[in-house]
Amino acid sequence: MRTVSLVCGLIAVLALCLSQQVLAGKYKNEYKMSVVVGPKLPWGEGATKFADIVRERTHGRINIKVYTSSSLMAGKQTNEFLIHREGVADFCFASTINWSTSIKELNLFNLPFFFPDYKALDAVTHGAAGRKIEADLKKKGVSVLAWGENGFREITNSVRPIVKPADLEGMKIRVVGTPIFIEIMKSLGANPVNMNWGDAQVAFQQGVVDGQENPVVAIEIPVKIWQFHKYITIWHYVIDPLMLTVNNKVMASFTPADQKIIREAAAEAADWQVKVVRKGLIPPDLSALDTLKKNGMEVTVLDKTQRDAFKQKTKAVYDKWIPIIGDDLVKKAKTAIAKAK
Ligand code: X2X
Repeated sequence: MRTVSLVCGLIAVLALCLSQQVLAGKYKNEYKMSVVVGPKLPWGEGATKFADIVRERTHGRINIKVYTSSSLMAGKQTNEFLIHREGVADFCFASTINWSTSIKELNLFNLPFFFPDYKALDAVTHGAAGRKIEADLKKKGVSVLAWGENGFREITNSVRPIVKPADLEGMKIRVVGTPIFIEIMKSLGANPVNMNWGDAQVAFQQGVVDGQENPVVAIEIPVKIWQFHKYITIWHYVIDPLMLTVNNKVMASFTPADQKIIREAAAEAADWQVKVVRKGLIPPDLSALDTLKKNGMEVTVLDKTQRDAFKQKTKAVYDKWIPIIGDDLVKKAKTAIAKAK
């Protein structure tokens, strides 16, 4: 009997603490979550799913509004980490590419032709290298709750099939506004142009550029890239993971029970989103490539030798960027990739 009343008492105190935390105004009416792309892409849907689960399981205590299409940073996607650290965005579902100008370690994922397949990627993000990146980000004010995915980035263009480096010669290719992408494309002989995603689609439409690179299921199919480009080369040249993150101060303002709900919701939403963007891209199910073909695209899939011919041209990128990323982190990633084979 005494134990029962003790437990009841404890529950009552806990409930009081919770409501006081909310009432004390520690919780905001609205938490902002930043996403670079639109709401209808799997990336945007993953963010909405996370917000919905959190709202439901906290009975509305934590109300997250998803701000899509880079609206929290006036279209400038490479500013996302800065606005997140400053607390303009409480949460983000963010691409490692867009943060790589602020967090040099994230250029690991931008090393050209470094990740051969999904197994290698998973071994890195869920192993020692991933933990190191998470720890570095935490020190900078932001916690990674879960890893999602934009995907392997494949190149499309309106000029000709790209099979060998010479085919890319002189092609005007839109890339995100980060230095490493300019350097990779130049090393391959292309003529790269930095552009925010918000402006890129108009540029494709107007033929201002000859091509672009983005993941097939996450971006190219939803934006119907075949409207602008006839040729696609599946070359897996860089991988683009997404990170579902929270500002450390915001996370610390939640009760431990709500923090747990947030972590679980992030894991669920990110796992769902990864499954969605990989579907149709892993043999034997290559239905995503069939979708491209059905819509009139000529699909070129590079084998290892063809891929290596491109990789060899990017040696200067490796020489410059490995010390910037950190030898130790690159070593950790290489070890994980070798073991994943
Ligand atoms: O801008 C892009 O290409 C996009 C949408 O893939 C990113 O945000 C990295």
